[in-house]
Amino acid sequence: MPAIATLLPLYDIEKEHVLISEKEYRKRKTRLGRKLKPFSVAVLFSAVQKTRSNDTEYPYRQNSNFYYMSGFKEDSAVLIFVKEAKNFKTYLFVAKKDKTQELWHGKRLGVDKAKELFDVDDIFEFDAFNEKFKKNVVGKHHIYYDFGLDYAKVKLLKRSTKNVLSYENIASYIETMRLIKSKSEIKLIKKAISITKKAHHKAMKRAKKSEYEYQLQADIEYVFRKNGAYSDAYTSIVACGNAANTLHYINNNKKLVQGELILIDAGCEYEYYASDITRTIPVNGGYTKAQTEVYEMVLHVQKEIIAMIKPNVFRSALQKKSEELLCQGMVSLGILNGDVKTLIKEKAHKKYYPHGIGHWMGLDVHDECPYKKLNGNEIPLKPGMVMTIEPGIYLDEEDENIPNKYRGIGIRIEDDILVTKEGCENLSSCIAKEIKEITRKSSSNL
Ligand SMILES: [Mn+2]
Repeated sequence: MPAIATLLPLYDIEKEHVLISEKEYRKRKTRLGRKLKPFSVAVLFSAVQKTRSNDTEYPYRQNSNFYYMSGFKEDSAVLIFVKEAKNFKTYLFVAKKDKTQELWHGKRLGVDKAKELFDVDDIFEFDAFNEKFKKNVVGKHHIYYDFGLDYAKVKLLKRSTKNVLSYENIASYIETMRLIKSKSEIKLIKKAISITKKAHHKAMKRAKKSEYEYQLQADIEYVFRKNGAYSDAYTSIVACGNAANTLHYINNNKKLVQGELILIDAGCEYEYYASDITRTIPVNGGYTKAQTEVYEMVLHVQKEIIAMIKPNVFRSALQKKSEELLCQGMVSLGILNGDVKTLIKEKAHKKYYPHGIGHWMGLDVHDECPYKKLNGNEIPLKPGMVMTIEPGIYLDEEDENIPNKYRGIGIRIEDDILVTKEGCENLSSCIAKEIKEITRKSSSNL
């Protein structure tokens, strides 16, 4: 290798340590603070610990909206905005340092350390929240909080407000902001995808040596954790043969059958950002003729839809086109019979393609961002949005209306797409999806 190569700074998302800067969090708070009505208080709560049983808890995961505004990962925390006529202040409440609590549950940042790290106007102990809130709410006309939360603290917040003119849902403001991803958010998504890529490629290589679906699930989730992903972004689906025709199949406990396909819908979460990838791969290295026919049809549709993505296009247009193309494909394979237009009108294709073409993705796998404006109009695609494109076709083994050779085949192909100024970027194009590529990986001896 020429010596010069070592001098060039190589961009390697897999090695890069990406974080969202405090400056960016400050910007988000400023944007939200400006949107609030004069004389208002906005309250954002951290997620609460969920008990699994007795004194055992589920792994804690911060509330996405709270995390988006604060970057704070601990529980027992609140972020509030106190707005006067024009100016506003932000206060963070965090759990106090407590030796006994910390012995069992781990170290807390505490107020002093949090003050060094978080750019808010002041930080107090969580226990001081009730009193501070009551003081700040005097003379305020509007209270913002997340209507979706059912915390004891929310009830207390409503009890301690008098003469308030309106309660507003803060979640919808934040979720609208979350629609457009910043550069650092996109880097985190790319990082999540780079780990998920390794996991899917490992599954392709391990399929023919594996006996059960859960073994492939274990291989996939091993790669997630091994590479620093906190967890999966959703429960992995590893569905062999006809199991793929159950859309939310998560048992993953069936034996892998030679000659069948395995639908794998799995993606990791890295530093709170999701990836969401589906590949449909063969158990023993190769696709049969019938499997190839269906696979190529779905892949063709997926590519066509991705090619449509650019600013100002509507998701509903992508949906419509995907239904037309899949319906056409089903007719050409003899799965449906008749005129495409009539079949679409009768929704005949919905039996085999019952779901949406894709969804927003970000802090949550199904990112909780709006699809419509408040006036009901659809939100068009804009640069910085990230959505999945995942056409699928599900041909149940017991369906006697379809040609025998296709019964029991379920195929979905899903990628994560960033809308750019010029069009779009397929962030997961690095994950094998052409039959040739998958077959090559599946046939390797690992
Ligand atoms: Mn998805």
